Amino acid sequence: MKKNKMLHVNRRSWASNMTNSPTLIIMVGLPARGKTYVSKKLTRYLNWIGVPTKVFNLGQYRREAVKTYKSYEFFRHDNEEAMKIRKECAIAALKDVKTYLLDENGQIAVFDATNTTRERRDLILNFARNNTFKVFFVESVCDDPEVIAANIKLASLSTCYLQEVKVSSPDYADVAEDRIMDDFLKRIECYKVTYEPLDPDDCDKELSFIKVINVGRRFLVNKVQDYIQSKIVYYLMNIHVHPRTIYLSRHGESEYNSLGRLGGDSGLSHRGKQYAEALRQFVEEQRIPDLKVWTSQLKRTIQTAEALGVPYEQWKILNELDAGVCEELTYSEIQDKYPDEFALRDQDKYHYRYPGGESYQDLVQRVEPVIMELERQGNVLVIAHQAVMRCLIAYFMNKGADELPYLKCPLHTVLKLTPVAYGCKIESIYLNVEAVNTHRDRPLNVSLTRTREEALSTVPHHKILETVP
Ligand code: BKS
Ligand code: F6P
Repeated sequence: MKKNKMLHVNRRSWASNMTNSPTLIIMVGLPARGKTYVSKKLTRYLNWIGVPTKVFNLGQYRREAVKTYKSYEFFRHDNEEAMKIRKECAIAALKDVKTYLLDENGQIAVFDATNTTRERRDLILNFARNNTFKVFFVESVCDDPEVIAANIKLASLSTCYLQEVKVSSPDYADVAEDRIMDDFLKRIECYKVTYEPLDPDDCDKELSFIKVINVGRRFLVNKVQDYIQSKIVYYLMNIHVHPRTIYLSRHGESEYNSLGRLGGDSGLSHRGKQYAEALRQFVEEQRIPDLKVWTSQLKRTIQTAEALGVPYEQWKILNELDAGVCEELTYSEIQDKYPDEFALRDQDKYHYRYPGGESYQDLVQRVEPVIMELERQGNVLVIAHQAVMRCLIAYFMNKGADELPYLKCPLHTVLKLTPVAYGCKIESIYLNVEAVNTHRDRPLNVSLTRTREEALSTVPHHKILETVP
């Protein structure tokens, strides 16, 4: 059968079985069960792998509707006036969900609210059915008294990063801490009165969902409908909330770096070796328990790791972006040999694929298993390459395809990532060993008809070996 005929048949069946419909993820759980954390983190991951996703946080709609927060009394189930406002907020949020999924090219909307009553979930389910959206529930429950006690304890420790969330919560802008805790616990009690958890044995057995039990100690997974739901389940089963640090560094300056050449598999320059030594000292000073070190399979990262004198693991998928026919050339040589390719890359650097090589988009797909394993791990130092590091940083810092290929990842600089509240703190530590600059900004003129000078206007300087006669 002809290939395009197959495609045609497939497309028709897609339309009828919702394979291509957008998805609404509905969070479920009492306050302080990590719903906002999971919503944001999952959304960051999905956007990074190329699935347009957005969070709709009901709390934000409510705070917009009711500007000043007085007390937990607002959340009592018998507070009819407040209940009416809360329902109106939910409907306003769903209206925005609809716009996002139908008119703004969104693929997934995450509805971040407690959604603890079956009545509320039915309202959302009806909305989704009317718009032929697929629905996937993510419920976070704690049934272990030890976990609950630990959660409350954690929440009362102001040094803990879990705590930062609640204290910096806009509802509690300037009230004393113990009053915050007291009010917050009462607010949780209000929700408990009417909470109906997802019921896999009876009422909810036809729904698609994952129930996350005790911060990821156990999972109950029901009726996974498609590829993306299976990715979501897999992701949620791999993340954790234990404090740890991720260090990202490029290899020390390579021989090719100092010549301004792309790619290849050269060894470290003299200064590159000095950096490897400086990195050893830095790692020692940081006193990181159980640090794992990962490299690519290219000489320059392996030589950098060797100097550390600790075991390390090589990952082929951490190898630098494959520049295809442009491997081992300098930017000026690319301009001379392939001026059109050079301009096309400047026009859309994220999607541009070198002839016989890769694009940044390809690279994100390639390094995805590294991100998944980083999520599972504790302290890790990744020794990688410029383009690879940009892809990793984009995941952690939630940067889109426009910014990603231009993120600044200079040589001889460690990026230190620590999880804080809903995101990541990033510190950039230059280890004081000089290196060439390998960062080329997008030039002003990206047209195919630009001059050589315009094309090369942002090429960084490198060592010039030949003496001009
Ligand atoms: C800041 N958090 O289950 Cl698959 C950092 N808190 C972490 N109970 C959280 C909240 C704020 C994350 C989760 C969680 C939590 C209380 C929780 C969590 C939930 C599901 C999964 C992973 C983590
Ligand atoms: O120049 C060093 C290098 O790692 C090359 O191997 C690679 O092709 C390049 O950086 C990627 O950076 P950019 O995408 O900005 O050209």
